[in-house]
Amino acid sequence: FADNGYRLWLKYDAINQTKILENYREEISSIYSFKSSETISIAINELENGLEGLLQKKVQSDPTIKPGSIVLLKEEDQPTHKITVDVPDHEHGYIIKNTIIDQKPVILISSKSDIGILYGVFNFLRILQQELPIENLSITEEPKIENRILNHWDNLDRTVERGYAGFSLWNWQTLPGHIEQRYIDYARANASIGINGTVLTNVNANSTILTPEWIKKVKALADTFRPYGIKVYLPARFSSPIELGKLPTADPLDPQVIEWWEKKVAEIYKVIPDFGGFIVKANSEGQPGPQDYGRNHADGANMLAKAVAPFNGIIMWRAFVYSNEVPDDRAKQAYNEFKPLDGKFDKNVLVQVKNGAIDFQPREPFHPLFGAMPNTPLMVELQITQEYLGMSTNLAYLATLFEENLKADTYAKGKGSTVGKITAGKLDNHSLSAIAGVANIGNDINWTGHPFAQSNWYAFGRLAWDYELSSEEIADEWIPMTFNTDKASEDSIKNMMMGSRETIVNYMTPLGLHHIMGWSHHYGPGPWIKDKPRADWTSVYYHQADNKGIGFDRTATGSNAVAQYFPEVARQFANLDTCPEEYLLWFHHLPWDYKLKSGDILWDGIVKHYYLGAEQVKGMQNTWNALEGKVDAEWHRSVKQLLAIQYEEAVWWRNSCVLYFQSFSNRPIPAGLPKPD
Ligand code: GCW
Repeated sequence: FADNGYRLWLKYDAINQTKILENYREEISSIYSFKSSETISIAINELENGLEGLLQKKVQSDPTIKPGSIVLLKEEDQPTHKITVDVPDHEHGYIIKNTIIDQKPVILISSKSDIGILYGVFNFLRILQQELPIENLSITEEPKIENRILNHWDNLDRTVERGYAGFSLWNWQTLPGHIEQRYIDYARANASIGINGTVLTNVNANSTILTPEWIKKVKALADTFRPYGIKVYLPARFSSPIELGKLPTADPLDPQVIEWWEKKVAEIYKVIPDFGGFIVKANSEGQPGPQDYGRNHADGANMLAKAVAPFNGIIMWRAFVYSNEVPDDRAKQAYNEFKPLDGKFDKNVLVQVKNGAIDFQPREPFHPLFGAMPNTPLMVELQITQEYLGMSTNLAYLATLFEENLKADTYAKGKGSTVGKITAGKLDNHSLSAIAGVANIGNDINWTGHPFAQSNWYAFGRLAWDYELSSEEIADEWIPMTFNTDKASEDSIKNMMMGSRETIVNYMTPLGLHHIMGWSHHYGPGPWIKDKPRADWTSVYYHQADNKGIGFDRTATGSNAVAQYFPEVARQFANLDTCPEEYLLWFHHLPWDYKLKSGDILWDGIVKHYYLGAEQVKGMQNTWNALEGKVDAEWHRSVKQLLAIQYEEAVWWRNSCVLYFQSFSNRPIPAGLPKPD
């Protein structure tokens, strides 16, 4: 039946390879668990539902172990059953293994914790969904990053900042009394990919969320998510002591302010004992912050950190700061403000840094703060919602973008000092680690607007669990979980996904161009944007096109932002021979006739990228058309329509940018390409 995408990657449609189906039916007989708890019941339920769908037979809980039982075993119960297996030290790690218990061959899922077992169950079901063999399972898994957190930019009126999938899931009006099934399904989907935290509301915060009435609503959600291993976090609006506490100041060093926060925090923990902590956007884009009182980010963060520390809470202090009053290149500002504070933050503070120094562009070099603050746990913030990548009409598989960032090498401690490793705390030995993804979830039936955007929620979770996974491996999981189809069709879906982000780069911002989207909403092209309240809210600031050339000079002859990177990287980006062409105009202002590696002059190269991007969308349309009848009809219809819109948008981007930049380059469209109209 058409579920319109509601079931996400947890569809559990029948296994379609007969041999494999028969084999699974033979190998799997029942479910056995030693102990019960709310989380274990959820795990059993998931297995029962999943297996019924996949195997088309009922596989139920059984009070005895049988050949073919799936055995859920907490490590502490192993001795009772004279069985010893090595489970990972990590509380939420698990193993999945074929073994013998009471002379019976079983599939064992074991962990130190109930949540670990739940994660193991989801992994096991994932194996079946991929139709992989289950005779020689020997899986050991543990998360590489401790706190794997979705950031919802959901407002209290249910609008979602940069959300393109309907309104917020949180129905504040009916909370706390009414728990929508959707909250449970949300928790379940997150648990299936190991997400263990959620910031419920927008970082552009409204302090109302911290009032007693609203804390009750938050508690209801926290109680719902808890058995799925998900903690709730909230944004803290820095000026809350003024707005809610009626204090004259929010100065973080003021004793009354300190006391106000301590009381507020105690009030929250009283009702939500495992509350995760706060995220703070301070002194950025007009938000209040410690600098309003002549204090710095560390003063602000530490004041809150001290309030939550007795309850094991954490503070995620965002480094997304920039100001028009600072006449310097916006790309440099976060580094300049934060690097000097390295070592000044309390132990339970993380600095949350966007993947790049500007703002979630289709492509950006990694943020120079990574590696630059070894004494502070840094966490990367990725954007799952497609603010700058075509919102919900463009098909963009973002795992390739996330992978590019997590694998980017900062050279902070020599080769291999990747952003992923820094985020995991493994480069500088921080036990506190976290990663954030700005959610793309709303109350659309299919959760994410564009059906393919589900893959980005999935990919974020998987990479948060294991930042070393490749985008291709993740596609190999997600596709068979989502589509019930044959191998050849899976391959063409994969091809389409793997190239999709580069396609968008080609028709939006090729060769290192950036932030030339429509003003404020960021939808569609707007390279001509100028005369706005802030220079860094215009596009001309970023592309710097004139009659001679184009690009932002961030080398020593320009803003010298490149010097914020470690020398190996700085040299690579600064030198035209070694700067990857993807970042060319990010770091260099070059003449229109500059020679690219292809032999083309820069102008021709830019134009060809724009044309290529639009052609590639056509290619995606062809691939998708050929899949008719091979994938769910409703998905097919919907994606087909969206691809048609995407093609129009790609042409819109291409024509607008080519014609606009041509007014500077004064050069013809390269031979062989049609004229933009
Ligand atoms: O990218 C910008 C967005 C804002 C957002 C801000 C931020 C939540 O356009 O909508 O505000 O970043 O990350 O704080």
